[in-house]
Amino acid sequence: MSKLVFITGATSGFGKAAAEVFAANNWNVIITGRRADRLQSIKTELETTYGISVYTLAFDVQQKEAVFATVQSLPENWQTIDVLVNNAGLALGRDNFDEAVMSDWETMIDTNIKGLLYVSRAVLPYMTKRKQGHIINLGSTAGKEAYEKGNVYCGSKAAVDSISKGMRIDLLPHHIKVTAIHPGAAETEFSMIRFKGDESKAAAVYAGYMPLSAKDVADVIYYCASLPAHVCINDLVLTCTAQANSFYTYKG
Ligand code: NDP
Ligand code: 8X3
Repeated sequence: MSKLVFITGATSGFGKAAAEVFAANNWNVIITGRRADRLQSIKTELETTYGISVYTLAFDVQQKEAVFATVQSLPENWQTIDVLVNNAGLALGRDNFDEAVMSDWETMIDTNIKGLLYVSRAVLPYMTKRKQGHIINLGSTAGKEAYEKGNVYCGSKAAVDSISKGMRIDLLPHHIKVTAIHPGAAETEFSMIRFKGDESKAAAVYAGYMPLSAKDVADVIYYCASLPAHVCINDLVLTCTAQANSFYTYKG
């Protein structure tokens, strides 16, 4: 019987690439995000290419009531979720602490921290009921070491790091694994969102070296999900070879 993965932020970047890797490995996939049109076209593409089944759920992870109502609306045959990938997230702005836009801070906290908490709590009953499951949280190298003008984005990912550790302890009695994956710079829509559509600022982030691709990260997500039931990667940092840590990339 095919396994089932629930992926947040599957309309782009890591989430979309992960949906493809899971589908290619014969998993059924629940894909989520706010852009319903993209979810529909990804569903069609994955079902046609891989012959698996895809269910789409369009919601904003910041909206607590919507998260719970939508996840609870899953038909019974889509409730046997083996793996939850908490991937939806974003950075907004790259500004000094004293100049940053407060609403950007709020959106990052509401999405990267509170959204991850809401989705986890909404999906968990499906896992605790079956006494098995795996939650994979997308942190960042930014959560391991803060960098200049990263203030609240870095803080939101440090929260993901810490929350993952706490989740792992508390969910042990339910036989649920918790993995935190912390990628470095990867070329997706991330920087276009961060710089609010400024293409030259976004492109500059990846100039002069080869960053990670969405597929590189998706392959690692899938690897963590495909290990035997008694094996759990707790914490994993991956960067491109040119990147040493959250703030030093060799552009030579
Ligand atoms: P993308 O911008 O390409 O994708 C982000 C995804 O998150 C989209 O599918 C978007 O869907 C979804 N999303 C954003 N906000 C919300 C929301 N409020 N509700 C529901 N879905 C939302 O970025 P990446 O793939 O690069 O990023 C994925 C994750 O990885 C993020 O958590 C990011 O912080 C993290 N990360 C990224 C790195 C990078 O360098 N790219 C490195 C390390 C970590 P939609 O707009 O349709 O709602
Ligand atoms: C995203 C990567 O380097 O912009 O988390 O923080 S970085």
